Amino acid sequence: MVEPSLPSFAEWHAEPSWETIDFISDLHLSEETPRGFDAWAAYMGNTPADAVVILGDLFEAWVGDDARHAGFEARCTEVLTATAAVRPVAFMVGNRDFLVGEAMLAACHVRALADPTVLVAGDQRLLLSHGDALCLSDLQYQRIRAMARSAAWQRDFLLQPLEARRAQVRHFRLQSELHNRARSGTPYADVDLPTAVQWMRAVAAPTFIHGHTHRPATETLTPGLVRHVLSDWDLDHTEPERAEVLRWHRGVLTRLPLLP
Ligand SMILES: [Mn+2]
Repeated sequence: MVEPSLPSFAEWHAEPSWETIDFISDLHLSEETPRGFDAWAAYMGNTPADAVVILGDLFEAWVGDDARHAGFEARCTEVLTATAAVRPVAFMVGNRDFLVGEAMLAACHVRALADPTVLVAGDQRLLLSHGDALCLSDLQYQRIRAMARSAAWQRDFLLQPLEARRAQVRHFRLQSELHNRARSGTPYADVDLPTAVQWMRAVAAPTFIHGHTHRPATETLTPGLVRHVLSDWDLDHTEPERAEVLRWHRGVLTRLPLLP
């Protein structure tokens, strides 16, 4: 097997004054998740964190930054803008909302985070990624990802009228649901652990925080290297409801359930 080459790692230095940094991902917000939206809006308004880091798939879908001016996307844009006016907010795209771009983030005063990024907080180095790029065993997904992340595909997609893009995304979603139903019983791909370890060693980060797999866990990969998989949020479709924040406070990471 050919070893995948290492990506380039961005580096981001936390402000020395920050004592608390929150990490969230995989909220999959949409018009169909009113309770999820309300929980997120309340959390964003009330968190005591000095900074909020969103590690992808905040949105179930994002068809282009021009969608931010109306409807559900406008309400989300308001929450991001209001939060970023109080405390720094950083955003890394996921596989659902990878079209969130400079225009959207600049309008909200939210910092764009490259995937992957090393967050330097105090004397710690934390590797941050959404996680989908490391799900190497899902070859079909990796092919689609390579296509959809290409500048040419994105330019062609964004050239279409907004409504045509919405229709196309609905079609994608339906196809992927059918695909998932057909493969029911097959567990979703996990992050490729040897490659994760390789990334962590390459950037001297003993801690890896990612989302995407919807399998929240804290796990020692190899002595001294620990990954924290963020929880997805679901307050609209499943019982029991799920919503959780991973909170870094003065160097210690804790899972914080947001529900009673
Ligand atoms: Mn994802």
